[in-house]
Amino acid sequence: MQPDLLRGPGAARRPAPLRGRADPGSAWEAARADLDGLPGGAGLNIAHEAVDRHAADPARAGRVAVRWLDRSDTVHDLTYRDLAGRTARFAHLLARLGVGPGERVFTLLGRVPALHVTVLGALKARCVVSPLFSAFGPAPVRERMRLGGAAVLVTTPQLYRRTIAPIRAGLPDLRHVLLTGGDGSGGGEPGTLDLDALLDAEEPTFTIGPTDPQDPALLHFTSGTTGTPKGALHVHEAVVAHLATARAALDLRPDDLFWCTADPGWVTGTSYGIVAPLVVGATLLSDQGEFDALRWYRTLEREGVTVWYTAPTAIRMLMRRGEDGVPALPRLRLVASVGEPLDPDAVRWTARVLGRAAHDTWWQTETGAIMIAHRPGDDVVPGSMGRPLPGVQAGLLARGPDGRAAVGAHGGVHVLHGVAEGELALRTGWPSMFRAYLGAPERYAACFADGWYLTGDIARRDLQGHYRFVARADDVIKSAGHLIGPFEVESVLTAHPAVVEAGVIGTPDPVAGELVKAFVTLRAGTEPTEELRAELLAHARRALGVVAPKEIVFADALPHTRSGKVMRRLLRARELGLPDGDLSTLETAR
Ligand code: 6R9
Repeated sequence: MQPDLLRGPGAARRPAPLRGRADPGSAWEAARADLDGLPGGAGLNIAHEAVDRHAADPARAGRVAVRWLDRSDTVHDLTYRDLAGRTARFAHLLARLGVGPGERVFTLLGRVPALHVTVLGALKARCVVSPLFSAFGPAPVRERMRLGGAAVLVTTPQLYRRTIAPIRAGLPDLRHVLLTGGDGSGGGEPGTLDLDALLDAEEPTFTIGPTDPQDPALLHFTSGTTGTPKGALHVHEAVVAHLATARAALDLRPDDLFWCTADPGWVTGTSYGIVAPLVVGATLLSDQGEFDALRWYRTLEREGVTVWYTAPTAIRMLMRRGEDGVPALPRLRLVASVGEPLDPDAVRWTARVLGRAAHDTWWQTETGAIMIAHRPGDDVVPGSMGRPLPGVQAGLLARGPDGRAAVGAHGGVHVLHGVAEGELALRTGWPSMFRAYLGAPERYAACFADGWYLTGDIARRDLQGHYRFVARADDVIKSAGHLIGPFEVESVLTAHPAVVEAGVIGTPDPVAGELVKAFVTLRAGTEPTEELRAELLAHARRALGVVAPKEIVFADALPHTRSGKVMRRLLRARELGLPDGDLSTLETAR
């Protein structure tokens, strides 16, 4: 057990259980029994389960683990044997660089094989891996690398120049920057190492050291309403849930060709973009290209994708393009979606045009794996997210005046039965439950009450036990699948000399779900000109990248709570044309 990461100041008071409950016969135990464990009873390591145990079996070693499509649409296959070798080399390299178990290895990469090699190789070395969105600007990247205490970063020369070079001086813990691939102009960046050359010099076999199932493995940043981003820490035991949910929700089998379109910086990009399909022993497809409807259809058809995991924004973009040229996809067995509400129209469209009704799945960075879903054999109920997976106990909790679950003086909650609406909560103890918000034990503790994890989502349950998403209970924005903390955007805006105060909200958008919109007040004497608006948009874009606001409105004043905070809910209510006082209708209006 590596003690450093899980114990922040005050962690001793943390009430939530740290271990998944060993409940023999439960759905999780069936998956646990199908995993190998490290040889000699040395514990449980995700990389062993995802790679080495397949590579060690002559019948499976030559199967394709990663099928990579590069930008020019050329196919490159990596077998399980290849992947075992490359990840071993990476693990050796970390040791050579003096990077030990528990240290944090970050990636800032698109969908390239170096991503899979880094993530799994660092897990072999028992480091903690944190993948970042390559579309983030320098500000959110610096914040996450600082909070996570990044010791190593793997990125490309282009991303290094654009995003890291400007902030490098502010990252004193960052000891090694490894550059890979790129446009041929790699190397030569001062203070960086050439990953590809270094890997060639390492040994292709590596013995994974003893790994406690409770050792930290993955660190995914997510956004809250206030304060810094939250680093949700997951442990090696999460692989039990990756395997169980890959089977239960995605019906994944060893002969599948599975395509998860998620960005590597999103939790989905790791849990299902890397770990789950490999643990099953399937082939994962990784496409370096950006969204392009024709390219996607061609890929689905030519590669014979059998299970496809994508997101509502992507489905809506396909819908926009129309139905011309959509190929027949006889091999496609399951289409599943995650990340945002999947509208009934999108479900019907997938059924009609792709021949498969998209199955919704619900989960969060904190849950580490799918918790609620339409399961493979289920009839899809459009507009519903499905039912809790086996092993998952979901509930709806009665809400208090602040919109979140009401927690009584003695820590009790009121669980609603039957048809109801409340804060969605999960009984603690599933294997991929996050074990900490790095360095923020109070924030972590605040997520739990009475043996429940409080999700921050409001949901409704029908007579059949299907859950429907209603709204977020907080001010966090979901835009094109990105979870965006309004505070992070506001901080960048108020750092501009012309801005006094900023309030950032999500406004409805037919394709992206929500768009980021900012209201700002200006310093006295500053004119609200179009030039200033363009300058602020550019300032935000430079600092934040893809999560920057799309629209900025100059306001004379912003509404405040009694404690002086900007009242985003009121900004949102006004945006939607609701009467100021009538916040209760806000959720259903969204
Ligand atoms: C995996 C992931 C979590 C938040 C979650 C909720 C929203 C996710 C959804 C959904 C409606 C679904 N969300 N799945 N809303 N229907 N099927 O998305 O993790 O980025 O942490 O976001 O996303 O609000 O609380 P993350």
